[in-house]
Amino acid sequence: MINNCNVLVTGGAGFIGSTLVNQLSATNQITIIDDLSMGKKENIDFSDNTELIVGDISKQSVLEEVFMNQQFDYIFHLGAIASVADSVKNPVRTHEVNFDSTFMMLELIKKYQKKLKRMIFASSAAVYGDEPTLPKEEDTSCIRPLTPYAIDKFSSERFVLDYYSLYDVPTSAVRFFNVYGPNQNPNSPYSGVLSILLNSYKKFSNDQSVHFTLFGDGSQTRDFIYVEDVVSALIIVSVSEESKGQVYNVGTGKETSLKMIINVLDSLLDISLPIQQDTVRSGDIEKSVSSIEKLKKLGFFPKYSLKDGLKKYIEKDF
Ligand code: UD2
Repeated sequence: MINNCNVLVTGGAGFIGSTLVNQLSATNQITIIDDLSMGKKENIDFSDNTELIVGDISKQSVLEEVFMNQQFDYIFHLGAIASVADSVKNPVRTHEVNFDSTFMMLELIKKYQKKLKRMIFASSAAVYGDEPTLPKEEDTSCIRPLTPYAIDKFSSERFVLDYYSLYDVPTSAVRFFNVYGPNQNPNSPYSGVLSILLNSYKKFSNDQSVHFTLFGDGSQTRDFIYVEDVVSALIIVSVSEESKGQVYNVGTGKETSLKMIINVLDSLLDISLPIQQDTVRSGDIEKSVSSIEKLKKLGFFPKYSLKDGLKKYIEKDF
């Protein structure tokens, strides 16, 4: 649905960004800005129409040079410090990367990008915090950001949407729930739980001694969405007219417990993964699930059930 366009993807070497880039690069000109602090060049299927600028999005000079020299049709701003734990350790640096870059970008768009069709900002379900009412709805649920990461995501979101109402800059924001799939880095204890789990299964099947640490009893639930569905949602939001100035949950609307995921993976891989139970991780929320009614009105339906998504993940990454 996006063809023959000039597209900028910040964080385009990361997990979600590279999946988006690799889908769009077949029929579009893509510029990626990524400092490769978390993303990897190997995630990108390079071709003649894909350019990687290795740079820090929190530096005005880096953004300004790109914005002065090119006119974009679409901008996907996915670059961020993605770890909540890192944001708690380094709130000032997180604010530079996760908030200042967004604010600066909006000003640069206002100044230079007169032909822009849409800027999409990647926010997070973290903005809802620990208020227990479910499912989370974009415009009516309580917003309770509890960490520097969540506060920066929410304040960036507000600026992004206000630039549409105040200055007519075409923007939308999306709140990702728990995204999983190939190229998600499993190496931090705070990496997405599915990447850690799959890595444990891999090691176990290679006869390495391994156990998976389950924080709590596995009854905690999340709304797990396969990365290809996330890319579809990003594209649907970016080309819709009614999504201007709006924020959308990006999830499946289905709640799954960790216990259930482990059962499904055990049976798909025919492995009984050794589990070591630990106490509930501090700051963990018990349950999470999105309402995707708003996104469905734009024509989005998740293509992958959890089982299908896990199967595809295993096919590609096991
Ligand atoms: C997600 C986001 C986080 C923030 C938060 C807001 C990811 C990777 N993290 O955290 O950035 O937006 O939502 O609510 O998308 N677990 C284990 N063992 C492990 C790792 C995790 O049992 O080795 C548990 C963990 O305690 C939690 C669940 O798995 O109960 C999911 O953990 P997660 O870090 O993948 O995602 P979440 O929802 O806590």
